[in-house]
This record gives sequence, structure tokens and C-alpha cells, in this order.
Amino acid sequence: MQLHLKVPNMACSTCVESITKAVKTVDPTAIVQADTKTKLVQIETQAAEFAITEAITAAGYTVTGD
Ligand SMILES: [Cu+2]
Repeated sequence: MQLHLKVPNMACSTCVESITKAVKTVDPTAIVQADTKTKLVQIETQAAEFAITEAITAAGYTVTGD
């Protein structure tokens, strides 16, 4: 399943790293692609969307609708 999330406070590559790490705590096999310009995060994962969203939020980021 592919998730498309918007993370408005993702500003730089360190943010991308933190978000990727957070996602991988939920699903180590997840593939994360993030664009700091569009603030869009594409995640290929078998995990539930709410679990991914929760992990990103816990890492200090805001997830809004696509
Ligand atoms: Cu950053």
C-alpha cells in the first residue's frame, strides 16, 4: 500500500531522516520518499496508515491530509 502524507513542518534533510526513522520503527521494510519543497511524503508500506501517522507525530511532525 502506498501512503501519501503531507508534513508541513518537514524543512530539511534532517527532518526527512527523522521521519524515515520514525516510519521504519513501525515498518522496517517501508520505503520512504520525501520532498522538502512540496512537503509530501510517499511511503510504501504494509503497516496501517494510523500507525505510520502516529509515529511521525510522535517524532514531532505534523501530518495533514494529502
Ligand atoms: Cu529539518
